[in-house]
Amino acid sequence: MKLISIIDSHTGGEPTRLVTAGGPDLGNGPLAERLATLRREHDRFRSAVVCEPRGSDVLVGALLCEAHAADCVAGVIFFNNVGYLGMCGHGTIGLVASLAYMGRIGVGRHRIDTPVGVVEAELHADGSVTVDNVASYRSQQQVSVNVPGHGAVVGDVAWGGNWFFLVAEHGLELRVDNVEALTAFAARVGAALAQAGITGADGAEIDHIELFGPSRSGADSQNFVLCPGKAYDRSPCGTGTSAKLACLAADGKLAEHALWRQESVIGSVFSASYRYRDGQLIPSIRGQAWVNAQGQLILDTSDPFVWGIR
Ligand code: PYC
Repeated sequence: MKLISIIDSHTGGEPTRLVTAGGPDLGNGPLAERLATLRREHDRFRSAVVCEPRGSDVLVGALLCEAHAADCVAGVIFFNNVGYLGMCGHGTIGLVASLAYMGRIGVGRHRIDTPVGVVEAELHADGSVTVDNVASYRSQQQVSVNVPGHGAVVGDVAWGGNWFFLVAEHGLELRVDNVEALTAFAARVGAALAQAGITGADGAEIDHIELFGPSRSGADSQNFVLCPGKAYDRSPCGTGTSAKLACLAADGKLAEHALWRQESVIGSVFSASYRYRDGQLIPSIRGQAWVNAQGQLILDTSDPFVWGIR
């Protein structure tokens, strides 16, 4: 019998399960090395924490680690129902809210170590959190891919801590009662990109598909983001909003420091802007998370689904 301590939160509706104790020993090297060890030697820990029957496809896991990079308050490795995430914006906001709930941090700026680099977050007095994400950029503009049953779909390829294909023209309504059609379409786009060999830098798989439409609530835009594992992001997606900022900046449609309000398909909103640092575009994403559960997972090895339904 093994116990894993967790704190659950949601950020704009998107859940994060933070593992605070009971995770595997990954050593104390750089976070990217520890992620490789987790993936190679302890992948069933990931599925035990986030997959059914304890979790669900929509749950994002976050393993709290000692930082390796200097001056960081914590390290974190994000994962989901099918694998691992380089960075996760909503998850970082959830992490900061959970660290505050644990009494480990207060209002102010904090550095957090991740497998794709150090990010900075500010916990504001009103409980909201701003994440200064990793440097983001557009790698390809207006790429056309043939989606069977639909025809040509045109989008940009951009990095915001994960790889995104951003599509403005798709003919679908971004409404929560339309998520089945949106999911099916986005999954077909993802498969078509893989089939056509369209990738991010260094052949990286584009594993997030982001569809845009007009906001009905006065935000600048509404999005629908399909994550790897086929769950859609209930939040406006921190890394997806970062990828969007990179495209807006590249198109000259959003000035440095100007505000961009990105609404999710369920109506939650992130406020975002960017600045240049050493010639690189650094997005800032502000949102709020609420801690909504604390407890322990029980791993009983007599349970045939102790490691989750994989
Ligand atoms: O907020 O960056 C994000 C994110 C990625 C996947 C789910 N949420």
